[in-house]
Amino acid sequence: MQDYSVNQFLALAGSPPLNIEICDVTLRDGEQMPGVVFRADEKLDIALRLDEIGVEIIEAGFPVVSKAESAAVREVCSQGLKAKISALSRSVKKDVDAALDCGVDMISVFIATSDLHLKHKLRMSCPEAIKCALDTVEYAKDHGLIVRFSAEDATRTDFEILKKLYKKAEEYHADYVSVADTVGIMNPRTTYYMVSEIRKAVNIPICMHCHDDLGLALANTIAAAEAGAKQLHTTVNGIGERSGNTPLEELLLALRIHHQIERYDLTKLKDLSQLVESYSGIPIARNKAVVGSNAFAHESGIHVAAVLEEPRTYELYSPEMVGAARHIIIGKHTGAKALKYITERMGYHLKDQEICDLAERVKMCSEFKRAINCDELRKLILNMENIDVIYPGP
Ligand code: HCA
Repeated sequence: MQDYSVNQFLALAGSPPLNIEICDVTLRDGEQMPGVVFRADEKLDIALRLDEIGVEIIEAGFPVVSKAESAAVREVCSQGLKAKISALSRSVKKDVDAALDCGVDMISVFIATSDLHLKHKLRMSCPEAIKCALDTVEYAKDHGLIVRFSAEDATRTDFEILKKLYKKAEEYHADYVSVADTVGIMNPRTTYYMVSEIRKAVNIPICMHCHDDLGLALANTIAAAEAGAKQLHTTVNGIGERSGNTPLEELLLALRIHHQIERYDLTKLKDLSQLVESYSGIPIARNKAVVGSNAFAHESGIHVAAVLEEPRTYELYSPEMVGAARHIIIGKHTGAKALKYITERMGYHLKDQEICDLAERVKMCSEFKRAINCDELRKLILNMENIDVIYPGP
């Protein structure tokens, strides 16, 4: 394990010990991403892997949505996983019944609390919404569930009303209160402030559910944890409504590197990410942190030479740590050292001058907008004496 204490700023700024748990919502909010549907066997496969990684809570779905959805949640519940299994529920009893019928351990009872949502979506007054929420929390508790009460659009809700509602939820024996940053309006500073103030208002754990509309979901989740939020919500690859949610893989790496939280098995992240990419049909951006195909890819001659000597020069953490592999890319910026390394691995032992010639040819070929692959490189090597340059297509 790499020693990150070399980062002077961690030492100077401090990294408070965090008391957190992860609730992964890939199977629920992730599936709410337009166009994504997981089959029951796919949900199960993802849940098993989340469990292996050590995620504490898996939100397996929204049982009232359909028979197939409740069957899938039931199947996940029947596996005896270490993780607690949770389900989403509106603030209505029939949703709680549907979740109970699946055998979940936990339930996320939510209701929108912002004026915008109350007026344009629920068409309810605030007291009516509060009554529905509290009745449902009470009903779920009476049926033995661990209850998260979540205020949807909490971050655009009048803060005094919100704190009173959380306090009421606590009085109705909710086990957690949840801040849903439903449209991703927050930043790390506002999140830190909000969670700190809620902590003063209630004595039960706080959950943070972030959306990435400003690209701040990860930063906000960490800010919430630093302010004392316990349950942090994630999805694999950050899939979810609109711009998605906090990516599990990025949060776990930040927790490992900045907060020395070592209990999650990071080596399974790359496989899980690829699995979710294939099941969801949502491609992972190449430059995505942790799991993108470029996360450990190097092309520039300067970088490759340094990485071959000591990977930490350009890799914050090793590819092995997250179950990925390093790739040396051959292209316009490739240098002699990288070419020597690659050609030797391909079984060629070229002299220094041949490597320089090859480097020239590689540059000419790859001016056409993309890296060249090993087959193309092999052709270049085999034709070293009298070569017709192969121009890769677009
Ligand atoms: C939604 C609801 C929710 C609930 C979050 C939570 C949100 O919009 O589908 O469980 O805390 O983002 O508000 O996902």
